[in-house]
Amino acid sequence: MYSRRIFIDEIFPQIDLVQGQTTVINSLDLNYYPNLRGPYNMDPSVSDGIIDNINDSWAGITRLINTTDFEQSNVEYLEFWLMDPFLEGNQNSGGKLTFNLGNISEDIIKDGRKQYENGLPEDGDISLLPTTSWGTVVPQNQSLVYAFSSVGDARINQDVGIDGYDDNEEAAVFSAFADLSDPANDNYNYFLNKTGSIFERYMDYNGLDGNSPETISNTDRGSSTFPDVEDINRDNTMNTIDSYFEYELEISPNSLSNLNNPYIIDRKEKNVNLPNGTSELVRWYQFRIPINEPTSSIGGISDFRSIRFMRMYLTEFTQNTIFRFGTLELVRSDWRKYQLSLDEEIDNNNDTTDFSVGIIGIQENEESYVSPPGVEREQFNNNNTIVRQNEQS
Ligand SMILES: [Ca+2]
Ligand SMILES: [Ca+2]
Ligand SMILES: [Ca+2]
Ligand SMILES: [Ca+2]
Repeated sequence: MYSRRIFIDEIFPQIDLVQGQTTVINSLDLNYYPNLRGPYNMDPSVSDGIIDNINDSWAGITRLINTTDFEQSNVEYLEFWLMDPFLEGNQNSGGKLTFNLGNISEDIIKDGRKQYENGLPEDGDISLLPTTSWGTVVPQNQSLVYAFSSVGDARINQDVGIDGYDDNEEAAVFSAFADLSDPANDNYNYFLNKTGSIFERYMDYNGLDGNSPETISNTDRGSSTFPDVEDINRDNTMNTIDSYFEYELEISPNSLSNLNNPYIIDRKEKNVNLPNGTSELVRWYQFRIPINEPTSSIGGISDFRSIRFMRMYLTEFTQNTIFRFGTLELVRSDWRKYQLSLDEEIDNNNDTTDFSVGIIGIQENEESYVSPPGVEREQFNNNNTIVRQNEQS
């Protein structure tokens, strides 16, 4: 259910594909284990790899945003289709899914110093590097480029992760974790070199220590030829400012089934044939979050003119939970909303008009959308395939 491929007609049966176009949705899949220790968590109480105080657990990812002026580009919504994470009927009571938009610190190991792997000593001798407040090491010089300087030992010595340590150094510095083969829990492993389910095989795929090997083979390769850096947008400076808008969503069996949930604008239920021959009921939810209605704002951010990063993180979950996003989009509009009232009052702050612009259409919302009478979907003839275009309001 949660590891199968998702085909476009499961969520969007009204989309016609051109011959040769892929039928698969490249979903964004997040698999969260709240009880497992993440990389660089050096709290001695988790030296067995298990987090006992699960209520403090979190997991998150951050990415850059290319078009940063949301005001100019008129971005109005964050929209996504999410597969129901609670279909397998366990005791999962859910938790919180939170989005952040704005300036987000790139200082992963929060010591105010920027790590860039290719600045580490080529001979691997880190004895001259002073340790940071978290006990790790970073290069002394400013970064000019992000490229491994040469092949051979230099790359192996530098490709050690954000902590600046290889496994032996990790064990020497963090003695509570010395018994583990990967004390900082930051190692990369290619999925063919792991055993178990697809989830277990990809568990180390985002590791940063050893993810850029010099020699690769079909069964053992890295994830990137670039050094890992504490600089997500790679503009050569490490942003340390946290000032962002926050959008907190409750994701629980109750919140998903609540028909008054203000963020859920459409739902679909499908019987899906699984590769193992069985058929299961799958539910999808379309979320729409108005960008200008954050649940809170942090660090004094006041407008949408410089939204350089987006982060999403999970909290309060107590069970293994898998998020499958069929889509995840920032939605802009060609229509710009007039923010003030049209009355003659000088002070416009007691207007209760609610006005929002949204889209509903045949391709995304075929179960709840009805085309106006007399309207027929436009058709294109493409290589002897009739491709019906979208029709939306
Ligand atoms: Ca750092
Ligand atoms: Ca390391
Ligand atoms: Ca390691
Ligand atoms: Ca690396």
